[in-house]
Amino acid sequence: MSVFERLLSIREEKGAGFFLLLDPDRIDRGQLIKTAETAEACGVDAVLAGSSFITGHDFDARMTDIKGATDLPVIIFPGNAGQVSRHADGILFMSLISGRNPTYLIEEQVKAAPAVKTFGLETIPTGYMLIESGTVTSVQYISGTMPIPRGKNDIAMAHALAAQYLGMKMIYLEAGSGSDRGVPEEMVAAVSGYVELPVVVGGGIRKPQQAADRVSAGASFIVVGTAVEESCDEGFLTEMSDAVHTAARTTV
Ligand code: 1GP
Repeated sequence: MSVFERLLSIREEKGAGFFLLLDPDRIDRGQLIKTAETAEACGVDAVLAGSSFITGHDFDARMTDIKGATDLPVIIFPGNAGQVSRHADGILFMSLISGRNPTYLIEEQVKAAPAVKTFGLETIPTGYMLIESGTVTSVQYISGTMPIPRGKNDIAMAHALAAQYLGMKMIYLEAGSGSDRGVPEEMVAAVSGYVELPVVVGGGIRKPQQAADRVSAGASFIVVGTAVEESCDEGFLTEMSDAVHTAARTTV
């Protein structure tokens, strides 16, 4: 079964999935390994690894650490072409479609593609959309792109539909890591109801209820990174995954 098929089966079985984002640049190695080791028992469905801004030079070594610590699917969530590793199970092959910066629309992908092929990594083509969160986030600053305004559901819907017609397999609605506000539930509902693709939602989700609300709005997968890094608490990680799975069971 491919990684993408595993993700779809998680959605089919549980109604929605919970992804833990590990940023190898922001967590020390010991904590990274410990968090990855406990993730599955805490109800995490897959581990994403990467960042819009990485200053360390040991991405490959950290991917080896993560892969060695868990049997969950380990999927690269790359900020640029430097974040490709043979030690992952797959890679979100993303294009920042909400922006108009060719570097993140296609250039980094061109640079990364040969390595992805060499390593035999499964690609999951993903339309990545940055949504205004109220503050300038790292991804906004680094990508030099303007996010979609929070209240403009029609613009978000049109971008997501274009991604579907371009053959992408998932939509990622991103408020930005550590943002003060997550993607509005109204926008999650509007996009999820408009396209046939699974919708991933991340950025600024700090409380289980915030994750649950976005699942109830139609998200297929929830991503949390910062809040888990800050709490370093297995109980909190379990609460987050439970919130996602419970909301999925009770959403009709
Ligand atoms: C960031 O969507 C992810 O790209 C997760 O965001 O770190 O705010 O949880 P947080």
